[in-house]
Amino acid sequence: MKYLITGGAGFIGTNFIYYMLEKHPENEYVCLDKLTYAGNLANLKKAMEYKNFQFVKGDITDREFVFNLFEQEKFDVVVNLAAESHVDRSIENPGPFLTTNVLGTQVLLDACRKYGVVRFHQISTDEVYGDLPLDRPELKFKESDPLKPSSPYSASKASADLLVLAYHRTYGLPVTISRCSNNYGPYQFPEKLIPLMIINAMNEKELPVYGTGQNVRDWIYVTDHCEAIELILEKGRVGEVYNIGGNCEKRNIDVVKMIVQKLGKSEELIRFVKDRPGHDLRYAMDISKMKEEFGWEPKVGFEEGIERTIEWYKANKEWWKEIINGEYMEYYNRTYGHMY
Ligand code: NAD
Ligand code: TDX
Repeated sequence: MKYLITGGAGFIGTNFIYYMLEKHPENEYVCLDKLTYAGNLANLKKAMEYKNFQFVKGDITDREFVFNLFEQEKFDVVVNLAAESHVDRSIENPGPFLTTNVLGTQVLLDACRKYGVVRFHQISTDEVYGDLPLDRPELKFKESDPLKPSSPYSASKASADLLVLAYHRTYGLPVTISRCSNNYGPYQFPEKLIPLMIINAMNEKELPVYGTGQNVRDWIYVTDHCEAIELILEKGRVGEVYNIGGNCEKRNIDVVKMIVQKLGKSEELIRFVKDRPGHDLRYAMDISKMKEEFGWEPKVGFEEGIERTIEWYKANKEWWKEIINGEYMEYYNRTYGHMY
């Protein structure tokens, strides 16, 4: 089978490519990525050594380019991870989120219709459901819940989900969607909570916690997400949505304190800063469908996952030093400069 993996030079895409190269060497893989600020070709250096892997630089919104690629390569399976993915950037400037996440998805769906695939899989997020209150721990998101996104990012992801489902209903396209909670692990861009806190703490820099740090996220180690996607591609029913989560709800402040403690730093580095506008309070996933249909459950506990992640950032200082020397610092100063 020939796979197209879009957004494969980003965090989850990179992990997914290595996971699949290892688990399914029988397939061919093409990664299509625009290499935005979040995409890093260096992530795929080892993948380039595989004969069954190929990297193509390109934009999923470029219809002519995407159609030519489909015509040439004749993909069997498309896994769409390409997206603008950071909530704070979507609040600053929603435009690129709508362009890539909605219109880019439409281009891929149209190419799948024209050239035919056995599966189009859309990587989506728990954020499409909106948020849950902090004082109702029994509530969790189910696949059948209405979509109620809060940020321009999550609104763009929800729009893409609706479009994917419409292409199934209207054109019979064989689609699946997975909605996953917060991932963490190697190769995550340090604008996101966990790598940002690890790198700042290692550098003895302040640790900016939004609001009071009570917001809750459900954390999943990235390889558990990769395994869930693999199962959906193998056994998922077309037209279906699957929730993926880590069974691991944590308050932000507790995550930050754990990182500080594991790195042997002082909690005095923690600063409570201005809250994110529209900040979702709590995400929690009901993952019983994944368990019932495939027997899937997350395997990596938070303590182990955080330790592995910290080790990776310690061992790969060159990787993140390159990043924090570039556009990142401008973004950092724009975002955090006025918050203290
Ligand atoms: P990321 O920002 O690290 O990577 C996104 C990748 O997409 C980058 O390599 C970027 O260059 C590429 N890209 C962006 N626009 C593109 C375009 N127009 N054409 C081609 N490539 C383009 O994101 P991530 O955290 O790896 O997330 C991957 C996917 O998973 C996204 O769809 C995101 O919404 C979803 N998701 C992420 C999480 C999470 O916790 N990180 C959780 C649930 C779902
Ligand atoms: O500096 C920070 N301080 C802080 O308190 C940052 C960057 C974040 N936070 C808080 C905001 C959130 O409550 O930490 C929590 C996690 O924030 P992010 O890492 O930005 O993730 P989140 O907004 O939850 O969205 C993530 O999970 C779902 C991904 O970025 C999305 O791509 C995914 O869809």
